[in-house]
Amino acid sequence: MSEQETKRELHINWYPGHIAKAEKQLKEKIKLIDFVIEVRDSRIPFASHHRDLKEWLGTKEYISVLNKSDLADPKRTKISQETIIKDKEAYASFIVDSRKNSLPANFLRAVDKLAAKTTEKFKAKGILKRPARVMVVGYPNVGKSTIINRLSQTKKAKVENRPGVTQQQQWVKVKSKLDILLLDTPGIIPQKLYSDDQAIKLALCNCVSAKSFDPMELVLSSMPIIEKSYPGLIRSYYKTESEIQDLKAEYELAEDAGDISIVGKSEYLSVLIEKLAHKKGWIRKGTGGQAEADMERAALKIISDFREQKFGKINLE
Ligand SMILES: Nc1nc2c(ncn2[C@@H]2O[C@H](COP(=O)(O)OP(=O)(O)OP(=O)(O)O)[C@@H](O)[C@H]2O)c(=O)[nH]1
Ligand SMILES: [Mg+2]
Repeated sequence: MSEQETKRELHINWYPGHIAKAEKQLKEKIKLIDFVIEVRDSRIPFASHHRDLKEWLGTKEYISVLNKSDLADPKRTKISQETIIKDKEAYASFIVDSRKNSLPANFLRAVDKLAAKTTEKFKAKGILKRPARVMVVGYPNVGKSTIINRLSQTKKAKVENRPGVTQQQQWVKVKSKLDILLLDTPGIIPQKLYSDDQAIKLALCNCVSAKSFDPMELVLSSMPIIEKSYPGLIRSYYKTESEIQDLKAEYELAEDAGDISIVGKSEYLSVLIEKLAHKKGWIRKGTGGQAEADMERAALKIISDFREQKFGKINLE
């Protein structure tokens, strides 16, 4: 199978009206803020980066946080962090697991340093009580509000595991240092995504609403990406050795055909998932009363297996 045959499309509709409003409000606030904390998902550090951010900020600095590091492949996350540092767009970049009570000391030091720079600048102008205003931005569901709560040691920002929880901007004071004000913002996504792959990665990592894509379409488009980066992973997690052999026989594929030649082609992958569904008991009653594979249930299960790290700590880039 040639590279071109690999299905890589996902049709998503993420309600641009709502996102457009969030982006407009964010841009309006930039003049009021001193610097930004940009939150990315460590599993998709580039697909969860908004490429217009630097242009919107002008000379204002941003600290880039690779969050949800506990879910990610540590080696690949480190390489991504090094790339971000090398790019020199961000002031600094940190790998963070914000579920932990304490954030990394070097990240806190960087926030303090930029905040101190701001307050000193105002002091020099004779303005003594001007707090540093820090905006936290990023794609939906990457952990912006969680980081606000950790930094402020409060629970003021609403946190839930679905995209679109924060709908309004909200200022939160940092309790221990009264000279910092944090601004929580709703998640943003570019009006036009950069590539089909980006849509797939965002959907798989729960950064776009589940209502905006078809689960089976997501499975068929994302499994080839995973298989390419982590060969044999799908076979080994779902123990599909015999199903793959059966499929090869049915379709008269070469004995030594690699897994990617099956997982990478939608037609074969859907047959493999159907076989898997029968094996796992993901079945429903068909119109004639016979048991048939419940493909939607299978797709939702595979997506949740990825999100719950059943395949291991995987980065998609
Ligand atoms: N495993 C893990 N989960 C995290 C981490 N940070 C946040 N979460 C979880 O991710 C989900 C989303 O977190 P939020 O802080 O609401 O994300 P957000 O970016 O504010 O989301 P929106 O407001 O919807 O854009 C919640 O279930 C958090 O508990 C992390 O570092 N690791
Ligand atoms: Mg939020």
